[in-house]
Amino acid sequence: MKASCRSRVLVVGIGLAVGLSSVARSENALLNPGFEQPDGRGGAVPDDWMVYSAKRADIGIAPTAGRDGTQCIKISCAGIPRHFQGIIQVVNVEEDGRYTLSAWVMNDRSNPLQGSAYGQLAIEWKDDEGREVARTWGEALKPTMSRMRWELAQINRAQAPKGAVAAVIGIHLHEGDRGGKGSFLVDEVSFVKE
Ligand SMILES: [Ca+2]
Repeated sequence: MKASCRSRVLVVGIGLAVGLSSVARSENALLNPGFEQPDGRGGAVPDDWMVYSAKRADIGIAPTAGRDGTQCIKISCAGIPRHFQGIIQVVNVEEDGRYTLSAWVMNDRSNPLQGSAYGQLAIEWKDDEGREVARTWGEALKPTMSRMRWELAQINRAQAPKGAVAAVIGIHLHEGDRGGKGSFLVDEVSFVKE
């Protein structure tokens, strides 16, 4: 699959570039989890995160729309059938450990998701050579998600599989067979060891 190959390449680069943050019990392992850096630069890729896409990434900071602090990110459709994109960060994990990934999400009030598009949380478990061991997906965040209030999306107590030493934490937008329109917002992503 093009997606997994592409993200695998990116993952190696991230690990070398910034080092891997480790997960202490009950502490959020993610850096810049609320997308407050860089400050005030609408559309910028948030610090400590990386975006990928099949063709065109449209993911960046929304400076005044945050649930916590002032900023969040907005992920917008490219309008291309079967297109996908996402924003990722890599952390260390311990095999057999249980981890919860959560994020606050809300549909974009002025330009909500439409068509076959949906957002999704994911954890890609990686071995010590950067190979994907397994992938845990969250529920689809459909165009029916609220435009009025933030909702918590979660993957609860996912168990790191045998051989997993790292996890690629991702928030993805799939446009589906018909392609999508619109955007959704994400803030306060958390990845904790239970
Ligand atoms: Ca924030």
